[in-house]
Amino acid sequence: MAMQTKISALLSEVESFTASSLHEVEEFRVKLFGKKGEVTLLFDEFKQVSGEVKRELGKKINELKSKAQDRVSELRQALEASPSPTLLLDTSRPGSADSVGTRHPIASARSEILNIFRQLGFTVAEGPEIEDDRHVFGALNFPPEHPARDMQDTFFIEKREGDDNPVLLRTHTSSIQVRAMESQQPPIRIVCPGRVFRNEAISARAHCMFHQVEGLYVDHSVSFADLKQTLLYFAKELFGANVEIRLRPSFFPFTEPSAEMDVSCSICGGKGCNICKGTGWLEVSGCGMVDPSVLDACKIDSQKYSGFAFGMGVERIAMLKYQARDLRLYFENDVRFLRQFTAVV
Ligand code: 2NM
Repeated sequence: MAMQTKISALLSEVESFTASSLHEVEEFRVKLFGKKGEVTLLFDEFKQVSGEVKRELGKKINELKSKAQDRVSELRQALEASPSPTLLLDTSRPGSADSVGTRHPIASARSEILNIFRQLGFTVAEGPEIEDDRHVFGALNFPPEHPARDMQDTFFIEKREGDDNPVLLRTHTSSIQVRAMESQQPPIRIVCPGRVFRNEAISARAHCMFHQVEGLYVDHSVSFADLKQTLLYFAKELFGANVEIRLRPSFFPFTEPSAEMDVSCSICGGKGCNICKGTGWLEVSGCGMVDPSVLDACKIDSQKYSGFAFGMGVERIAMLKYQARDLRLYFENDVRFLRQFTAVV
């Protein structure tokens, strides 16, 4: 091929050349300027040229050389400035796994509790967080001067002079149960989860908001034995078949008799440890027979019907099941805490 033709062919090749990686640019440079490169060979051939064409040809070869060098450095600069598409699309690179969220331990404990009672035929009922005095205290046999109604314990939203039914934040989910008893006749078998609010200083052991699940069963001849058997079933489902329970006498305005349920410590198996403070028992739930005056206040005939009720703190259950003991961890939503619950459903 005549040198002139070779030069023109290479010139158009240089002008149309593009590269998508630095590697391709380098290959192109070697193809032209390497030891056996096409431009290198042209210069060798040029040495044999003589006569009047030499001048003309020399100009053309030099023009090709500088255009090719410009093209190479131009492409190199462009690729160094932006990441190489081949790197972005490197299908052989190991993938980065998507991170999967975890359920909040309070949500897990709540559904564990509710699912056990669902198995026993309880249905889930919810109600408003902003309530009135009648549903939180009045119908539940709290005397007018009961300390729980005090400003120190209850967040009032509106309390006008002489108002006998002020608006407030519920301090327990019993208000849901009052609403259920007002609106339907027995049999009633419900569990009521929800947030409750108490005016307390925040610490490792207390918060002004926490979660409760309360249960209520009202029917003909419901007995304390029914209550005890229901709570025993619940404890075994939640903490394992080997757990034991005990009921200690207690007091609540809305139940008579009232009791506190303890379960044998799942950490030490009842021998005594720092979780159960050496007693071998953990307090889990308050309970009792619904006071007849509560049934009557909700228009349920206490001569015909009886009922049991119980209540527990979801944070407390979560602490015992998942062993994170500072309450504040459950409210701060620090992902370093929450990510540890990948194994909890
Ligand atoms: C508790 C402990 C004992 C309770 C009572 C009632 C109602 F509405 F039937 F009167 N609801 N929940 C109850 C009884 C709650 O929580 C520690």
